[in-house]
Amino acid sequence: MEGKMRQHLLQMLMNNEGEYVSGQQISDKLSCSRTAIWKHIEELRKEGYVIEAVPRKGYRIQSAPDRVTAAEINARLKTEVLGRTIVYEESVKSTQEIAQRLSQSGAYEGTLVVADEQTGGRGRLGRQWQSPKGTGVWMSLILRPDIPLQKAPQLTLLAAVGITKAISKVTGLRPEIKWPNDILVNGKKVVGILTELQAESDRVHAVIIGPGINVNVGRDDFNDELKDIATSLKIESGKEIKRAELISSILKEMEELYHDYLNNGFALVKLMWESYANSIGRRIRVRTLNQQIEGIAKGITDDGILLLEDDEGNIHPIYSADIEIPGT
Ligand code: BT5
Repeated sequence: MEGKMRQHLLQMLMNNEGEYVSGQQISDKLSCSRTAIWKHIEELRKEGYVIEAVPRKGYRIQSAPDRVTAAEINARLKTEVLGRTIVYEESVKSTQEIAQRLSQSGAYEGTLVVADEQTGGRGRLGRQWQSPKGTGVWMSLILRPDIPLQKAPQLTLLAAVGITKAISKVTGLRPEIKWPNDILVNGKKVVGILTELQAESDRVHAVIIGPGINVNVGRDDFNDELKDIATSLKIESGKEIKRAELISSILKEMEELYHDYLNNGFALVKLMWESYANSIGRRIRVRTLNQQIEGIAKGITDDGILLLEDDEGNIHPIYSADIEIPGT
């Protein structure tokens, strides 16, 4: 109850950013005493919010800490479905694991699991994803599109487009997408997306989209393995970015694309994806689990599968692989 009240209070202050909200307004809206409000304000200050209190004017929020709690995201949310239910945890093994469980027990479409830190963040094929505390966006989103199984990869591409757009808007950077799930800035990875499925016969039950985004990670925070291949939005833009703002922007972009996708199909996402992709028309090397092929990336199919033309002119559909652009 206490927590809910604080969340509502925070929401009121954030909705009126830059303006004073009087104690009277707050106490009317939240039906609580002036003393109770004062106590909550003190608690928020302890959490890192800078809140001005001026007699006869009221309270005004001056700055908010960079947190990814449900309250912080909620206060900025501009969506109707995505992120309308948020599960926030300070530290988890993997947000994918939690989202899988929630999805199995019937969680609503749009449910978002976010953590400040992951101790066992997952990449593809059993690889690990470094998810240090307080500096990244580690989250998993549950979607329940009524589509056949073979179309599920389209949603990873949709997520990549939405995240790329949101990053451009929030930071001014120009990220590129590397098929299928990486987003790069200046050739280094800032985002990886893990997509997992729950399906029955050949219909999709749920698609769990898990982006990991290096937001305020410093150069020295990457270990030796990642130093040369990874970067963060802060390193590239020179600015600290409010993670909750980025999350809200991602959800907004994704919701618009998702809406269009459900109504009109994959065409728009495909077009946008190809415009952001760094590999189309270029020579790439593809490593799948059991082979390696080189050739020209021709584009993606309507199902979101990469088409590679080898030197003999044969076209190979690539479902899942790591790709390299030789010479970069
Ligand atoms: C991915 O896998 O790129 C998907 C990563 C998805 C992570 C998110 S975080 C929220 C959600 N919950 C989870 O448990 N997972 C998702 P893959 O393409 O397999 O790339 C993994 C490789 O990227 C590793 O082997 C490293 O080389 C590299 N890597 C690990 N951590 C990284 C980081 N923080 N930034 C950039 N590269 C990283």
